[in-house]
Amino acid sequence: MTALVLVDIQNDFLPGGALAVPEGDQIIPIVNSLLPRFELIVATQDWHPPGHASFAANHPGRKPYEQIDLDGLPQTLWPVHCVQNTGGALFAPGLDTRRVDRVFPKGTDPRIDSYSGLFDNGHRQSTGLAEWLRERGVSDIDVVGLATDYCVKFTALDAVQEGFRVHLIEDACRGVNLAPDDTGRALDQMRQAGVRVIRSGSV
Ligand code: VGL
Ligand code: ZN
Repeated sequence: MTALVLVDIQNDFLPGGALAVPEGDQIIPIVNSLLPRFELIVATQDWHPPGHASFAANHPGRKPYEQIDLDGLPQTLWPVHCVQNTGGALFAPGLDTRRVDRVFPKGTDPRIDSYSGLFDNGHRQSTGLAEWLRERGVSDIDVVGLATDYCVKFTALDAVQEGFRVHLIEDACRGVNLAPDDTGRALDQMRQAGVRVIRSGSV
């Protein structure tokens, strides 16, 4: 059984959003066209409290995109984004969410970030996603969403580590690219870890 995992397809990651991913909106028609092909679909939702430690605004004197040490983990500081119960945290209006079976919020602990949809960045707490999929007999997952070089990458890597066969649908993802070609590097890193990088036409 294969499940489709939609990673953070939320307003703040679309052009015009607080943490806009270039061309992030271009994945939406592709994702919508994939939905009918899956029996089980889950979505992750970046869902931060206003005081979240990943926000530069919560570190006096710091600016977005600077790196800090946060309780022993490297942390990129981000603009305030995906705050719980705000419009920016909503799923993209064009995304057909009716076929999503379950939403897994992440990044809810104010003290630690959570790029992966499975675990926080310190691998301290599970979101329950891997267990939920396993209980339903899922062996394979196809991953789409935003952003390729952050939440998509860490979701795919954690899923491999949890024993799932993982396919990344490259054209249904886009990256932030803080450094040029971060997306290309993320794809290489995922391939190295055993993720199969495919295109939507071959799903
Ligand atoms: C993400 C940075 C901060 C993502 C989430 O969804 O890739 N990136 N929060
Ligand atoms: Zn976030």
